[in-house]
Amino acid sequence: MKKKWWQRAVVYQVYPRSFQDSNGDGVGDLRGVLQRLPYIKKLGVDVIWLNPIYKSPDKDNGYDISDYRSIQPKFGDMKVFDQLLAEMHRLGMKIVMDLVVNHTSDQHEWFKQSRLSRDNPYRNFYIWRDGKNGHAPNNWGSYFGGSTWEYDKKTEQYYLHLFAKGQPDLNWENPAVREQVWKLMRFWLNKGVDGFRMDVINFLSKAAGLPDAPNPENSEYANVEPMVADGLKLNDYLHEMNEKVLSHYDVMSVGEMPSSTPKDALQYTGLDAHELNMVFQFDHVTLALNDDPRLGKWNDQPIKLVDLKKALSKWQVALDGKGWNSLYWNNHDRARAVSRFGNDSPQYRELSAKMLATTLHMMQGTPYIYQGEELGMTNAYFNRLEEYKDIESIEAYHQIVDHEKIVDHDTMMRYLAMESRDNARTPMQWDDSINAGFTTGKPWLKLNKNYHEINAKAELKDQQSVFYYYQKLINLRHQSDLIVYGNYVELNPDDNEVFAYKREYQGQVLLVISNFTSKQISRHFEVPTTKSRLIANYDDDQGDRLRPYETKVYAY
Ligand code: TEU
Repeated sequence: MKKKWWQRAVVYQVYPRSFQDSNGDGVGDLRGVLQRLPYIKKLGVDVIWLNPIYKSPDKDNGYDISDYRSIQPKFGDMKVFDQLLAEMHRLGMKIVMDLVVNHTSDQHEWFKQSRLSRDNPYRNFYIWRDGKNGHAPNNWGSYFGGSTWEYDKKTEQYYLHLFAKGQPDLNWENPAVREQVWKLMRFWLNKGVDGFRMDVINFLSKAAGLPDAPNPENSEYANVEPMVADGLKLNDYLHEMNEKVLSHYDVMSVGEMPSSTPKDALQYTGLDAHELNMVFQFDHVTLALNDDPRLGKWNDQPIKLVDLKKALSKWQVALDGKGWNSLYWNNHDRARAVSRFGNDSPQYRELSAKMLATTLHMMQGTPYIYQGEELGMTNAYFNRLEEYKDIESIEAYHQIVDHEKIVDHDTMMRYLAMESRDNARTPMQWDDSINAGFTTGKPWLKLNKNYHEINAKAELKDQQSVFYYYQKLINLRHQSDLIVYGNYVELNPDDNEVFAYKREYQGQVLLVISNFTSKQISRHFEVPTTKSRLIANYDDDQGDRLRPYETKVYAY
């Protein structure tokens, strides 16, 4: 396989509104990112993925775009974006933008036109249907509660929105829609942007005829995902995107693909697929689904290690030599890694954060570090509904507690404390000054109260910090073909306490051993005396004895 720059790269995800505020309005902005580039550079990453920065009414924190070619005023303007891009490139870093083209904002000019009349030239930019017996065209449930259909009085039809009603889905069957998307992609690529993360890109091709979804639980609304994920025409659309745009630039593309399987992914990212470079798959981040299917992700149960290992190993093996994995524990939509997969108690937070980082970064694929993960930042554990700002969390609370009365307030607040997307969106913790140095104004979202103890300033002074541990992992990847290109063999898959696997490349071997428990346990692995310990989260090596959350990597 021809080697590509993004195979050795490590990506840092910046959620701009929570990263650094430079003008005291309580919202992070692009000048703030510019000010913090030296910090990101020091970590050693190669690429920065910026969550959406385009003009937006902010119904879904920028994932509802009203103008793809202008910057959200609260983040700055195109001038400061150009400065940021130039400085990132001067520092030897690339920038990946967030491409949100499954849907637009209802304030986008295309939708404003589309809803004016049934014969408007933009009508078929979106998905409009007649109702059925005075109701929505089908039983699909929105990710943000309620139906995926919104009735529009003026033209007496419903339009489709998989997410909020302010996020109408584009009609990708319309070649004019695709042409407009190619144009807006070229606009950013011609400015020098180095690639895209593509939002729910596997939802573009909806089930023909938009039929009802299976609804075995007889819920008020059915799970829409089986009707929109990995649809029949998706390959055609991605192939056209590659042919018309991506293949003309040396750029990186990663598709966010909820519920895609390795088989699907190989169609889109296989080395000869000529579509995308890699996918964000969801298997390992959807393991904690509630036993009650009406509750979906809302749960506070721990994840069984054997299930986690199975999910990650499946992708490592399936794509080895055929495609390319993205490696991530969390992002702006997920709980904080150390709270969901590790142990965020004061005693074990740092140890388990380093253990999680090692387990993931020694795998085959491109690692993605979500802002604050390199500090071991934790869930916020808000305990009042008013503290939450995320549309998904608030809508879920009202649907599940008030409307369907499935669980009570206290239970749902426990679920939110574990799984709300706001856990990842609390402002970056820079130091122990007011508002953690994030803003001199009123932060748009409450800070995590532990910023006095967990912050970048403290970690930059401590060579044993999680920050410097991530810096070492990134440095190891940059220097090692074994880490980048080695194959993957899981050891002891049924072991529910230890995650162990081997990587092999041109006669070199890496052995990764991680204790996922707070217990002192013992495991024996055959390793030659010539082995070296590449990285570990304990100073000494006690052989078969594994201390709480101990991780170590042998090379030989
Ligand atoms: O998320 C897609 C997606 O699947 C989400 O519904 C995610 O699974 C869920 O929020 C987890 O609880 C993308 C963006 O990452 C997300 O921020 C947007 O809200 C969503 O698409 C709509 O654009």
